[in-house]
Amino acid sequence: MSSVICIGEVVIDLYFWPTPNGQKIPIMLEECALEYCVKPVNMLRGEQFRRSFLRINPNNKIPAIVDHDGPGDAPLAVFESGAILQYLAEKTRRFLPRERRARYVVLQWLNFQVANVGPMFGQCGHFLGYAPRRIPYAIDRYRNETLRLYGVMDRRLAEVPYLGGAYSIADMATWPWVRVRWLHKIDLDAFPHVARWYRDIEGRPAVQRALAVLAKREKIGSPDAKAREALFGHTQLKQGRK
Ligand SMILES: N[C@@H](CCC(=O)N[C@@H](CS)C(=O)NCC(=O)O)C(=O)O
Repeated sequence: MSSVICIGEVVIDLYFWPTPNGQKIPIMLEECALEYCVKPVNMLRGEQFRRSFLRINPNNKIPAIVDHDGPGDAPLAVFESGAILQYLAEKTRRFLPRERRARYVVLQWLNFQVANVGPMFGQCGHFLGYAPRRIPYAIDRYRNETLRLYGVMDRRLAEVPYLGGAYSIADMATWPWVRVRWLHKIDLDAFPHVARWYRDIEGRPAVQRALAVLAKREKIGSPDAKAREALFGHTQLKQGRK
């Protein structure tokens, strides 16, 4: 949290770094025209381990929010991108249908992202772009799983315009991960329905405004020694110990 960037009157603090998981939240905030204050958490320099941030997310990961206008007129801190998206959708009554059948279609694709796309694409990117040495078994395992998940999305998007039917928090969660597909060595020509969906969402002004947040700090892959220590080193095991 080296600096604070506020847009409009502050209601929501966004603890953020420009990564696919992080970018999901400014997309939703911009789509809903909510006012927010960006609090950078430079995870490449270990700022996720600061006590003040661990009180908001004990799991030392961005994104997280504090809504100063939370339920019961009290501030509420929320971590985990899926929970944040659902919270904001319920707060604004946007991008998550209220009718239960449609709602669970969106929630299942949101959970598909957080339980499958995020972890598998993440490991694929780790072994292709972050690991200090090439481990073919790990690369094959996670890249094959990434390709399989692209197939699932392509078949779904052949039937409906967006993952949840209409544009929703499920798309906002998934789109930033497809944006960094170069890291996973994915060719979108092999997934034409994902390609159509990707371009459609890319053209949304709110998405472009969200991508501009801390854009100059965006750095995917090729970590330096300090970033490697902060993200994958002993600091990860030391934090939280008495
Ligand atoms: N399941 C979490 C994943 C969040 C996550 O992995 N965040 C990464 C950046 S993309 C992070 O903060 N890493 C820092 C660390 O692990 O210390 C979510 O969806 O919010």
